[in-house]
Formats: sequence, C-alpha cells, structure tokens
Amino acid sequence: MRRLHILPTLALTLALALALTLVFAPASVFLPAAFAAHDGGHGGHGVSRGAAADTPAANAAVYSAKGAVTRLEKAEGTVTLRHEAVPALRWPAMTMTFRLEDPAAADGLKAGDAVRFDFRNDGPTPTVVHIEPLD
Ligand SMILES: [Cu+2]
Repeated sequence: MRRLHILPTLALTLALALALTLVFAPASVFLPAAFAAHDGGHGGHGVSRGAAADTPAANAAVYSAKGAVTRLEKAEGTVTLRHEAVPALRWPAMTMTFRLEDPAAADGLKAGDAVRFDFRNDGPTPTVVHIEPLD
C-alpha cells in the first residue's frame, strides 16, 4: 500500500520492493514449516498433538456453501452443483459433481433449486453430507 504513495520512479519502486523482500526474507524461512504443519498428512511429523490430530481430520473437515442444483443423478448418487466460491478451500465459484453420502438427501430436490450444502473435500468427487433447499 505504501508503494501507492511512492511512485515517482520505477527505480525507487524497485528499490523499495527489494528492501521489503530483504526485510521479510526471515519470515519466508518459516513458511515451509507452516505449510508442512498445515498439510500434516504425511504422518510422523509430530510437530504438535494438534497437527497429529489434524491428520485424519483433514479430509473429514466439513465445508459449507450455497449453490444451485444443475443436475441430479440419483442412480449414481451424485448431484452436480453450481456453487459459490469456497474461500476455505480456495475454490472459485464453479460447477462440479459431488457424491451424496445419503442419496435420499436429494429427495425433493430438482435441477434449478437453490441450495445450501455441507461437504467434505475427501476426493476427486467430494462428498455432500447435507443439502437443503434455500427458501
Ligand atoms: Cu467446486
């Protein structure tokens, strides 16, 4: 943001950028560790009890989003949803297919319905664990 106020020359901007890079370089040293702890899924890191507990829980985390049903495939137990962005997963808004943990959950839903749903990001076809129409 400061850079917006200091735009007289490209050279000065570059110098500032370089200075900021150097100032924050030590912080970047910690980033890999932070990412490793966040991933947590490789077992045996043992950084903390919390990280260890996150390992099995990582795929079990439940996220919520709103969207609209674009297609129901009851025989396959899947639903295709055009959903809003999911910042927690860094997902942009998109249309994608989910597996229904309980296919009966889609009873009463039809293409075009606006829904609120909860899901686990547990594979290439994430699992909807709850879905309900938005009024
Ligand atoms: Cu998606």
